[in-house]
Amino acid sequence: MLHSVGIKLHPIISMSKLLDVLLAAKRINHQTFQNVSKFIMDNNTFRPKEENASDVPATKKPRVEQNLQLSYADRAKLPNIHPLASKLLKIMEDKQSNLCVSADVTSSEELLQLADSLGPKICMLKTHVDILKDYTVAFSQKLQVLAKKHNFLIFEDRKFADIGNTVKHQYEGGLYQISSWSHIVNAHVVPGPGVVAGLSAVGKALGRGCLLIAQMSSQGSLATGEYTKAALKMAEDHSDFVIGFICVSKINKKPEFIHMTPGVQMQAGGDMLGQQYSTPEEVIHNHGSDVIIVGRGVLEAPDRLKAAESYRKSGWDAYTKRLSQSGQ
Ligand code: S5P
Repeated sequence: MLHSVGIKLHPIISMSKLLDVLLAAKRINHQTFQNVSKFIMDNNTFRPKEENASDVPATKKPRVEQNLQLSYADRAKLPNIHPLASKLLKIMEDKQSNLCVSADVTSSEELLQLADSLGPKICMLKTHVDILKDYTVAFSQKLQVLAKKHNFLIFEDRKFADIGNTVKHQYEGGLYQISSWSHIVNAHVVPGPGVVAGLSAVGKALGRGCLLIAQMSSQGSLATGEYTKAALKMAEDHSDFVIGFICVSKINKKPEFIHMTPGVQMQAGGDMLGQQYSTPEEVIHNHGSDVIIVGRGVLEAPDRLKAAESYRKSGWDAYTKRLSQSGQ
């Protein structure tokens, strides 16, 4: 606002540095230091201009900005991180993969084959169990064995969206008994916090985690603006069960939350039914998300393994580029 009326401000000290000085001089206590640091972290909107970002020496960048760009490995060690989020971040670092393949196939045999062949390339496998024409309990057991063998997490993309009591039954019971085999599920926030409370009542004790759908990749999505903000608040209020978001770009600065983005292909574009695609570079580097979710980009490729490897590499390269520009 000052800038708009012609007043140019020149910072002589950053807020983080000021806090360091005040703490060292015992003018503030540790609790105040932590509270204010957290406030800055949550409210900082400073972004170096895209074209200048790589020109700014890391040491000259505000400390807060650097904190926002912690590596997956560092985030896995954060004191307040959910154990499942920590596990996923560790897998990502160990396998150098931020790729989640969306195994949208209709035969359980084919899904298991995909899990076994692409397993080494991915951090997570996403399923739509209700599109399988031949689901059995044995299938879910075999999938869990493969998840252990190749060290990936299973994410059932069930998109729960009902009152707490109903989702509780849908998550735990029915034909699929999702909570018994899927590490991660997701939920729409449209019903309000009861949906998370219902899922958490089943999943928390099992060490499961939930992603809230804060934005969608499809054209005309209503999950924008205030709706997205409400999803963030719901996540923060339930961080003992919510581990992150389905979103188009990074929407929350807390490094404990993991951002996962569907609608990814090597070329931007879309399909005939409203899906919109961005590239791995755009999603991870430009939009600051953590995980790319790729379905048809891999499934419809002539060589699925080769395609998965090229998505893994693109996603990982975009991440390392982002980190190197933040001085890590
Ligand atoms: O906003 C969303 C959320 C999800 S989870 N947009 C999406 O496309 N998805 C899911 O990601 C969708 O249900 C599908 O399983 C996958 C994208 O598949 P693709 O073939 O378009 O890559």
